[in-house]
Amino acid sequence: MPRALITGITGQDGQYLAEFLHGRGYDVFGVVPGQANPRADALQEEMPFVEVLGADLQDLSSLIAAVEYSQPDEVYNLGAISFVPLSFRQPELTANVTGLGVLRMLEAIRVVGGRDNPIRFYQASSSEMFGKVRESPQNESTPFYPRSPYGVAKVFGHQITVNYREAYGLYAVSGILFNHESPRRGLEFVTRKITNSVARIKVEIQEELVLGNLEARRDWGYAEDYVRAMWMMLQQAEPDDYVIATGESHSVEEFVERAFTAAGIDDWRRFVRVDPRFLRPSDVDTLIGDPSKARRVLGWEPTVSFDDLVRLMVERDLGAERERLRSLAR
Ligand code: NAP
Ligand code: F7E
Repeated sequence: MPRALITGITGQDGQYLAEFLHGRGYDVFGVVPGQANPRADALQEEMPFVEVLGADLQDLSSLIAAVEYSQPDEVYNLGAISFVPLSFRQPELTANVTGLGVLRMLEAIRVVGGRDNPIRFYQASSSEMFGKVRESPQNESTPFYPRSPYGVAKVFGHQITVNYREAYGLYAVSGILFNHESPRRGLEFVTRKITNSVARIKVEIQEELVLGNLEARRDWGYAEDYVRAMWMMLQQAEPDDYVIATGESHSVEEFVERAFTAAGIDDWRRFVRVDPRFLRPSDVDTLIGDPSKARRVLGWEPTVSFDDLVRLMVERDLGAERERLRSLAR
């Protein structure tokens, strides 16, 4: 059985990746930080096949112990402070976890793996590295111009991964993933905030949806498609970096409009208010990825369209809200 170690296993991507790898016969080990992490309990209940290891991206010795114990064929580094507004409020923490955490994971692999290191490493790089974009669409050679402490930390993680590949011959790749969403997306991110609020407005337990920058444009895909791409990258003969995106860009406003429409509400403007509290000190205005290398080399294709993504997230949130109300009434 192949063995995989995942950091960030309690997050959106970690959960989908754990299920995907388990389905392919992997033994799955997951790094979870904290001494009584409530997300670890939820994970164990939903995915008893995962072996949870207590470790933290801020603590090299705990990562070395996790690699020694799990003896992985593949390591997926998905752990991060991933919410951009938090990175403005806690930039040092973000640099430590999202940036230096990558270096620590690479060091753990280098030290434990020894000379003829067979461990394959995946780094979760991000389209946020393109920030104030230098060209459109963005591909693997587009220069980086990050616009947040999160984006800056991801550039460090990306470049240190390239450096360990070149300096030590590690099999290390970075997937430059554009935004990807799902019903498992955290409620703090704009797509899930919208679909969850639309569902609550529909069942009349919430009155309004308060947002920030409605004009920002993103290339939004579906998370399950994107974790499949991570695995595909590690199955190639040679390690390389890939952009994963749909090649389509939509505004936050378009997402809002489609979400209300999916819930059968036409006059969305009645329910939406803009509050400067949700604006960022500097934002990424527009992103659109060029996934042609992933198409050509990996044979990867996204399977869920923008409309279907919005619809599936609204339907899932609406179903959950209705079920919650039913159980309260029982
Ligand atoms: P997510 O849902 O926010 O999950 C982040 C994970 O990181 C959580 O499991 C969290 O654990 C863990 N984590 C936080 N601090 C940690 C620490 N000190 N040590 C170990 N683990 C720690 O993120 P996601 O959306 O699944 O994204 C996965 C990765 O891809 C992240 O690196 C993100 O930056 C990157 N990325 C995401 C997207 C996207 O659109 N989703 C696009 C490009 C790149 P707890 O919550 O249990 O503490
Ligand atoms: O914001 C605007 C906001 O927080 C998208 C992370 O997974 O993807 C994610 O980062 C846009 C921004 O995602 C609200 O200003 C408007 O322009 O959903 P988001 P993000 O910042 O793009 C990348 C690829 C990652 O790597 C990150 O880890 O939406 N926006 N109003 C809002 N955003 C939020 N969160 N909340 C609002 O009320």
